[in-house]
Amino acid sequence: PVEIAPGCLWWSGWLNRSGQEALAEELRQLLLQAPLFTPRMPRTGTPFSVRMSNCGPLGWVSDVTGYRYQPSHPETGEPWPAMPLVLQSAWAELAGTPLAPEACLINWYAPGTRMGLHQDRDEQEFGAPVLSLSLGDTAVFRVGGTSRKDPTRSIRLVSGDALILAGPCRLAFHGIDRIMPESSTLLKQPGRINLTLRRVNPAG
Ligand code: MD3
Ligand code: FE
Repeated sequence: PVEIAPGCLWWSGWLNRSGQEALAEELRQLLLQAPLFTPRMPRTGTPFSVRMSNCGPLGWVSDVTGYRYQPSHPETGEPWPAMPLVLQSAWAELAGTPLAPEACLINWYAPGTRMGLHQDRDEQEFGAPVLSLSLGDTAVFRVGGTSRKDPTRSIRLVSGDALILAGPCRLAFHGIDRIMPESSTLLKQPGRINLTLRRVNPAG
């Protein structure tokens, strides 16, 4: 792996093409059980351009009342589906912690969507890393420091790439500037899927 910022490790091509195809198919089935929803900004209710779902015991949701983790889908009320085994294995191999992942957020980026610079601070546990896997179209990913005004660096996240965000990077500002159209043939529709696996609560 390459360290693109302190604590931010990039594995280019971590998942091979057949692994990506199998995971994409598994997610297609999973999203029938836990459909993508449109999260909204706290207070204002402004919709995100990115659509989301989750798998695993907990899922991240956002609505007019705030950001939170919860055990069920905000629209269907059903428990989130189980985390696919390949994701649990990826965590075991890359995360370097004995704690199991509790949440996997599934972000869907249609062409033209983006995610502004932000910090991930809704978890109770910052000691464990976050693991990200990318599928489909290439994204321009930007990462900075723990202050919004710190300098940033950007890389292109390609289908199959993995990122580990640990240590000093765990609370770094980051975002997705753009999706590069027609950059991958993996998915049946244009766009990108990002999976982020997290520990939400401390052990015990
Ligand atoms: C750096 N997702 O879900 S993945 C998110 O591509 C999120 O969908 C982006 O930001 C996406 O919160 C970026 C890479 C990533 C994920 C979590 C991080 C980078 C991170 C947490 C801390 C620092
Ligand atoms: Fe984030």
